[in-house]
Amino acid sequence: MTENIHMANTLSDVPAKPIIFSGIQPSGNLTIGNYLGAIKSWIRFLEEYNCIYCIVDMHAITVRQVPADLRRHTYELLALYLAAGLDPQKCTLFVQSHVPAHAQLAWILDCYTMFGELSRMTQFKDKSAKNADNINAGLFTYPSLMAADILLYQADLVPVGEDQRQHIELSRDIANRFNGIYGDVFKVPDGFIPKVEAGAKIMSLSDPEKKMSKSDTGFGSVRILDSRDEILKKFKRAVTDCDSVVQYKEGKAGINNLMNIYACFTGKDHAVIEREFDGRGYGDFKLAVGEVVADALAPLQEEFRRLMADKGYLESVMRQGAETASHLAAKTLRKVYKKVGFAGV
Ligand code: AQP
Repeated sequence: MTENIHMANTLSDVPAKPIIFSGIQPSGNLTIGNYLGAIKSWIRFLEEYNCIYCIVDMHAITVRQVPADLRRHTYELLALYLAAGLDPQKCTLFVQSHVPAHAQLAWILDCYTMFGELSRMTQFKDKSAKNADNINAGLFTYPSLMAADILLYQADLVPVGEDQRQHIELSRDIANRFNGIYGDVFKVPDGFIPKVEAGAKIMSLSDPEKKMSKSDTGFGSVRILDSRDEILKKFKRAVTDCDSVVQYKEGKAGINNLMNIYACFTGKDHAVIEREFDGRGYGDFKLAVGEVVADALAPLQEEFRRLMADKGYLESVMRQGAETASHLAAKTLRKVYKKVGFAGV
């Protein structure tokens, strides 16, 4: 199954479809937060949008990575995209560093992004606190690279989890500022954030006040590739409260989070879940959540393993995606070069 990939969704193929761009960093083993907040929501757009989904490895190196791990995580992330249902015949899948226009536009946008704006980004503050020995310039200017990712493709919509809201707003501000100076160069993108009960913000099982993150270790983060046994054990240990009623209510962050996860994987709403577990304790509920998560992930894990055994296929998807993305990105970059006054473009 190699080399047989359709040239998907270039602008010239489907000019009428609006464009979607989004990406995930290959910075560790993906969590069910990344799955529910991002990948699962991306699938619903495949038919109606021209979808461009990226593996943002340049963003990943804002935090120090072990090179061999970064390389492996990049292949794994592509295999997960595919296993989750992102069909390369219906969307463009590519690796950010394979398309140099991202770095080229990011530099230009750095010159149209204010120090004060970047200083206000909560992700910068959080990640600086987590990586106090490596507060590098890339971590600081991460949002202008993200703006470049989005604006290069003239994206209409950017589906992300709640934690990325501030970065999307900044991308819009940068686009508006640039357009204000040079005319309509960039499409100003809208963010798309699922509802909380649809997975916009999955919290850590060990600290339900904190977002579940792939770079966190311990039982708080449930990985897409965790075994059934690991998944059940993590949910069994999930931090809850001293009450025993399964009810969605303020002050019950742990139970609310488990209810959201259960809702995402079963399609049931909070009221139905409350009735289902009426009179049953937290132990029963945690086991049920663990089981639906493990059951839903099992087929995805199997497909992932099959794809990881076919590196040639993964590389052909990367190559084809980079070709399509480069073609689209070059158009915007050329326009920007002309507008800012670079000679000989
Ligand atoms: N807990 C979450 N709930 C819902 N959505 C989430 N996302 C991340 N965590 C959650 C969404 O996943 C997409 C990819 O995120 P990213 O890799 O670009 O970086 P991140 O947001 O910093 O994700 P992590 O897992 O927390 O990674 P690390 O630990 O490396 O920083 C985004 O759409 C994000 O909203």
